[in-house]
Amino acid sequence: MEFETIETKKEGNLFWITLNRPDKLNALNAKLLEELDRAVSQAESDPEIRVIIITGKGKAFCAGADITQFNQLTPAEAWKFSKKGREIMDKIEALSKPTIAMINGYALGGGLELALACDIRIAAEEAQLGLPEINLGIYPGYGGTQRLTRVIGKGRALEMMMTGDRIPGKDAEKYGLVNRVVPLANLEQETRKLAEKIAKKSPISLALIKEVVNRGLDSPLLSGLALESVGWGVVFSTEDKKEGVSAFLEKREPTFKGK
Ligand code: CO8
Repeated sequence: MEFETIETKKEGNLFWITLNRPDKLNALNAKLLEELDRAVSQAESDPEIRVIIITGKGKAFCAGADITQFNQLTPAEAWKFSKKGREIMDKIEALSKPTIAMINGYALGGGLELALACDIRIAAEEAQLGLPEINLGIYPGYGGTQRLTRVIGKGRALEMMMTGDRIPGKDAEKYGLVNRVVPLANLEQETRKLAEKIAKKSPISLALIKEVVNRGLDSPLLSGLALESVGWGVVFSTEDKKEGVSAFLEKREPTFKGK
């Protein structure tokens, strides 16, 4: 078996990664992080894959880092584990392909941080989201202090981090933490519909949108705008641009090839 703690499935242009430690609510241990790292590299390098979806098996998306190992870790090991996890979240955010977190249940601590590293989050109404690290006498270590704050703003992010409270899917939608919530029964169908829609777009445009938005958020406005212009020069020279414009003029659907 290629993976033990995750499952992967290629479905047309979509790549599904399912965290697969349901009896431990898909808690992130070193093995799972290593396998997740390998799976996203595989998806990134496969030209047929256009969209990556990450979800969890059972009643959780992911309940965070595996707490059972915390008291055994030496400070050096803890640093390494934290660094490894953070690097994987950074890698997921930096993928050239769009990523969707399909939040089927608990998304807590490192689990919410994983969802925050994805481009789009769709959650089940029944899901519960939170950063409960404060209750363990620690604080978020896989990017949550930065990414949650950027997504929902400082006040709400600080409240979530300081109380450790879990919020239901509906509130997460209200906060803008997830793009939308749907009943659990419709979650997979809605996610697939969105993923298939995005998968039909030009992969070059999608990659540039990600790059410009992500880099732009870290830059002063004028630098972000300059980056947009530079990327626009690139996108304007692609075959996909010719195809998109021709399809419009010829009143047909475009077929984008990523060239
Ligand atoms: N780690 C390890 N095991 C877990 C975790 C976890 N994060 N969460 C749940 N489990 C296990 C439980 O121990 C239990 O195992 P067992 O059956 O062997 O006792 C099994 O999963 C089922 O869990 P529960 O029985 O607790 O299920 P409930 O439905 O009663 O409760 C909750 C669900 C509310 C989600 C509860 O399990 C819970 O509070 N879990 C912990 C959530 C949490 O605190 N997450 C944050 C972890 S810290 C973190 O993510 C930091 C990221 C940065 C790390 C840096 C590393 C150095």
